[in-house]
Amino acid sequence: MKKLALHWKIIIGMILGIIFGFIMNSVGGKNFVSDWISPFGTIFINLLKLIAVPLILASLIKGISDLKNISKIKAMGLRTISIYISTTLVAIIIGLSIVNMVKPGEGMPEATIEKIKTKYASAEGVSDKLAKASQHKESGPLQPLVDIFPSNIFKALGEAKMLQVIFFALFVGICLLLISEEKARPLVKFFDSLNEVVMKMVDLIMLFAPYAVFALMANVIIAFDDTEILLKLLNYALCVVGGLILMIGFYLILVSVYTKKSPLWFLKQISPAQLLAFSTSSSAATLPVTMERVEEHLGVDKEVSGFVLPVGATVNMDGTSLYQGIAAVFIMQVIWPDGLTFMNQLTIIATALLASIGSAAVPSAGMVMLVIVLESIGFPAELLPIGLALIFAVDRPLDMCRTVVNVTGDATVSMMVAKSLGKLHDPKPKEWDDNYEKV
Ligand code: DAS
Repeated sequence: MKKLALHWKIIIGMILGIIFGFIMNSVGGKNFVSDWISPFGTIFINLLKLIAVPLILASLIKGISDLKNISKIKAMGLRTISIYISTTLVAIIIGLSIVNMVKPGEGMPEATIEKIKTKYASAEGVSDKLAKASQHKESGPLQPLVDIFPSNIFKALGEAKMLQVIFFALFVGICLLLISEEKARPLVKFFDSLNEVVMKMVDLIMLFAPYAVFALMANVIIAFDDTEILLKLLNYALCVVGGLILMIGFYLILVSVYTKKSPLWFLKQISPAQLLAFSTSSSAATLPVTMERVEEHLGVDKEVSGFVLPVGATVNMDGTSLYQGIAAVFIMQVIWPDGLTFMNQLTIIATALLASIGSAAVPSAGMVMLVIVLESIGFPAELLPIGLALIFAVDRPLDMCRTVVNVTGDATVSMMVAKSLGKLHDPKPKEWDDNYEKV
């Protein structure tokens, strides 16, 4: 019997996890899920995070040394950053257009606002996001630039500081090009085999994915405890999801027009990474799988994917910036209509772009940076807890959706950059045989 493709196994795990979560909710089994099921999802995410940093280091150093000349690195960097900024601006404009047309925040009953405020304004999930946002605010305007340069590479590796690891890998890769080939060869070979080993680890970890996704989805479902408020926020949630779907459509147009590849073929190849992004709500945790899919199934050369994807996972979050545009205007529509000026919406475009660059690729990071966006337009500080409370109940499912868009955007840009550099080839994906050998 033909073996089931990986993405179907993951989808089945996802559906069974959702059903199991609702059953456990109805029979009072929340604690059973959190004590005996959720840990398997945590183990899976830990394993993915474990290999993300060595994978970035190995693939980037190997990739840069394969580029053979410095000018190609400059070309790749400029194209990557310019396309990333362009797609993020498109995302924010899509988000603002939808929320201003639909106006999901207008006419929300006072009783609903009061109920949400009472339940979530002082919730831990809101206060810790405000606390994290204030840490960001205290740092100077150039702190994000300073944070790229590590003072201790072992600390950067240990704390998985993506941009610092990327900087270090670029530095080593460029210096490998500047020394004699004979001297560079041992180190290049080392990172080449390290890259092979880590990609094999991705394959083995992915064998566990369907079961892990079952645990992750069951854990998400048991967290839902207020369907009444969820329904009151349905218009807002549908605006975000609608915008994210339009953004996926925009990517498919880019793939079709720029790389001449079939959009459906693209979606099929990238779907395991999208499903994991949905289940984990973390671009960083999904990165190893995104890299494996982009290299082995989309045909992007390692020297491009090794740079574009780690940078993208960290600074290119189109789904997040689209969400921030919608969330900021929605909150103003509900509790600060005086703030709905054209200038403020222009400011939102700029700050949502910067905020998505500054957002970490971890669950709910977008909500933390939303505070920065709101403060940039003079949103009253005393209303911030209520503003975050308004969107808190639906933030997790929306985070899952926007993380899918973040990952899809990174994969799209990596194909475009590879195509522009002549580094996009026909993939020869290998599938597992029964001896766990890729053939
Ligand atoms: N969960 C974030 C990510 O990993 C996105 C977000 O929080 O908006 O991409």
